[in-house]
Amino acid sequence: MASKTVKTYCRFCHAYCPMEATVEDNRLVALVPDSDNAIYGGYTCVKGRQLIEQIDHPTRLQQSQKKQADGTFAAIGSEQALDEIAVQLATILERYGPRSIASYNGTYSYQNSAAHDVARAFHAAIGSPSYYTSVTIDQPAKVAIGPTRMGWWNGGSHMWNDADVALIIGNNTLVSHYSIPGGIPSFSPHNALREGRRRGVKLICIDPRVTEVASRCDLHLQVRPGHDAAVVAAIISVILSEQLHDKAFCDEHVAGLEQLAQQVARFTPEAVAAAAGVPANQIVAAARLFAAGPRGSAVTGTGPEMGPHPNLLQHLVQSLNAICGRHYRAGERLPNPGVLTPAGPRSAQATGPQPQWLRDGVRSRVADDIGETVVLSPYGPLAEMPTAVISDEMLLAGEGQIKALICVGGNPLLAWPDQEKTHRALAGLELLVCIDLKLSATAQMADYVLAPKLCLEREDVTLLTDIWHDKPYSQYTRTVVEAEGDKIEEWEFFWAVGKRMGLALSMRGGPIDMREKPTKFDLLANITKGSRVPLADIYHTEGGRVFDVPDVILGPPDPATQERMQLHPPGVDEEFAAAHADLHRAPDRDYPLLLVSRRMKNTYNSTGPELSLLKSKGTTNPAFMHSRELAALDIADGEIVEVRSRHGAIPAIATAADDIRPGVISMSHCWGGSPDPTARTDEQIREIGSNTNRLIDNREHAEKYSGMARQSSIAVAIRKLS
Ligand SMILES: Nc1nc2c(c(=O)[nH]1)N[C@H]1C(S)=C(S)[C@@H](COP(=O)(O)OP(=O)(O)OC[C@H]3O[C@@H](n4cnc5c(=O)[nH]c(N)nc54)[C@H](O)[C@@H]3O)O[C@H]1N2
Ligand SMILES: Nc1nc2c(c(=O)[nH]1)N[C@H]1C(S)=C(S)[C@@H](COP(=O)(O)OP(=O)(O)OC[C@H]3O[C@@H](n4cnc5c(=O)[nH]c(N)nc54)[C@H](O)[C@@H]3O)O[C@H]1N2
Ligand code: SF4
Ligand SMILES: [Mo]
Repeated sequence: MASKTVKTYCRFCHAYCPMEATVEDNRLVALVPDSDNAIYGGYTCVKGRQLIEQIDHPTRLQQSQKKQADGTFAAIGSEQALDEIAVQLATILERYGPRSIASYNGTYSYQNSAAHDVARAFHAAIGSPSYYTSVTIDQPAKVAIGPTRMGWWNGGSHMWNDADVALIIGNNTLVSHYSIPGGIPSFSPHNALREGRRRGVKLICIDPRVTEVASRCDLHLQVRPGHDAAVVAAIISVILSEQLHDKAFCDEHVAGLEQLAQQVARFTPEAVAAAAGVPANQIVAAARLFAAGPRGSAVTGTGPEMGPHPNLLQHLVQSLNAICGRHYRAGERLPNPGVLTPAGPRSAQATGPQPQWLRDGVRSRVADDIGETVVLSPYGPLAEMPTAVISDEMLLAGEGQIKALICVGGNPLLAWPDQEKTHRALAGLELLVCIDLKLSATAQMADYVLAPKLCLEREDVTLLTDIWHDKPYSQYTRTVVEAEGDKIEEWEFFWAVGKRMGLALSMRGGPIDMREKPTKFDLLANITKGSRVPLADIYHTEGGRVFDVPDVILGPPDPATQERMQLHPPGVDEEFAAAHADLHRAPDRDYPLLLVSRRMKNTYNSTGPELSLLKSKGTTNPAFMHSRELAALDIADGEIVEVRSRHGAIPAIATAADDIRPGVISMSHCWGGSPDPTARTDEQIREIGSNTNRLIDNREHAEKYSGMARQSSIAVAIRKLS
């Protein structure tokens, strides 16, 4: 039997662990960590080990599906489905205009390295701004609003590999394999953390839970959730009052320091301590430890980014890094200038705020102060519409109402805030198309579900993580096994429908061939045109490795273009006032507990619960609470409870976990099923879990600019159900 071993990488999550696959007659027979890879050191996790099973799993769609008149699905050839969808999209475009056609590019759209660019090309060709991604219900303040309002440093901030300290706010990389540079690297995070500890990196953690990361840190502020902006303001107030900041850097590169100092002055550690539930001296200790550095960054994860005041929190975290000068300077070598990102000189200088990005983009039809947000990418600014209010855009009648939604590797019915509203919004569409490997909760509502190739069935390159690494690392993977049957890639959908609609699609590197379907390599070469390392070199390299790119030494600031990071942009005063008022808010007697989000090892948002190894580790998303609290409520470990907010109620399995601060319930998202009562999903709480987005009103605490909903720190109460 012909057997071959090929190097590839996992795309179950975006850590992209290198693997070695053994293939016999186009069947994947073994998948092991690539132990030759120096960066990952043979690391993989339990999810990656399920890729073999995923390929042939009984729930995997082997063919595309079309909804029939009686509500059931029947198989349909993908060419036929694309023909029909193209006709329907053309009609909707004609009747309602370009804005009525939206795409939502969820988690798995990011795992196909060509999906986003081709989808954007499709939107550009029809003139539709309705381009949505999961980033705007994930961390829009961090990737968009923060840098837009304050500006940014062109040399980047200190990365983990040469940090002396890291301040990690609600980010649990050891489970999530996610962090922005500066936090614990997401690639083999246990090794990275051990290596950092050996080097003497001091770790400060702010998290209501003694997480995997928090249990290994030097100083843990086990806060009451929801006051992170105030805590970071207090840290800054200590640093400024003790003159621990980098004055020389501030003199040259920031503006608004005095106003920032005035604003944070009232957030003394004593003023914040009671509300945040940590002793004032811990806040002081955190400030001094971080300021001592001398190198290292403060970073945030999803917990606080989904909690109260995310725009202010992000502004303060960026301000903290700026006032402590945690940026690479002139004459320093960039640890990773990027492999696939465009070559070009970099200099040690700031770019100032871009207020026009918050003002001039397409406005949401739902609220004037919400609109397109601009995400900074290595290729320049990229605008997208805010997913936090997409359901409202779908429900609000009138010009521009979304009538067709193309959902790429996402699961809105479980992921978007306010599940019942999402259900109504999806039900009201004229056309819902999902590209999904299974009949997910959302796909069950779709008119068409297209069966995608899975990661080992396609080529890809590590474009998404290109500048997340602390070395110029990259990997190109060939197709490991050819997909059986009739399956497509995410980008092929947009190309094929575009072709049928007679569109000319074009990307950064030029037009896409609309006659002959381009190869994946050609598309990726177009997307990465001008890259530091030619794509072909990466293609011809077996496995992932660090590329020998010429050193990039930061040039001195150019007086002609040098700007300042603005520490006191318009709008922050109101946010300071709101965060301050929260410090004195009386506890909610009816809903005394705070529900926060968390990731679980054995699932990836809604992907995974069907796979055997992952299923064996749990089939529900427990409501984790401190055992003392459960005892006080007379609730037994494992008992079914009702978690209730002002907006909705869900069942959950109460589970004792003493790593959680009393007063807090920690539950994972993207579980459960349809909120439609006839689906009776509540009865399956032990088999499918429940959906925390039913507890969330997406408009109640909508954040300015992004409309970001409060998806963590939700006031809830619980009661026994059984
Ligand atoms: N295994 C697994 N990995 C994943 C995912 C998954 O579902 N499963 N999801 C992926 C996705 S989409 C993303 S965006 C990333 C996210 O990656 P992370 O941001 O690292 O996500 P979490 O592990 O949930 O960590 C968030 C932390 O915030 C804490 N927290 C909650 N509320 C607050 C608060 O108010 N203040 C503070 N300071 N902390 C708070 C929580 O206790 C938790 O420890 O993970 C990715 N990786
Ligand atoms: N309350 C609350 N809500 C949250 C969060 C929270 O912490 N709390 N987290 C938010 C965050 S950070 C995010 S990123 C979003 C996630 O939002 P989404 O991306 O919308 O949700 P996922 O569950 O990741 O959806 C992934 C879908 O892709 C499918 N899939 C799996 N593999 C493949 C593949 O190879 N190809 C294709 N085409 N499809 C595939 C899965 O079956 C699943 O239906 O949820 C957000 N919602
Ligand atoms: S951490 Fe796990 S799921 Fe993520 S890429 Fe690595 S093996 Fe795959
Ligand atoms: Mo996310």
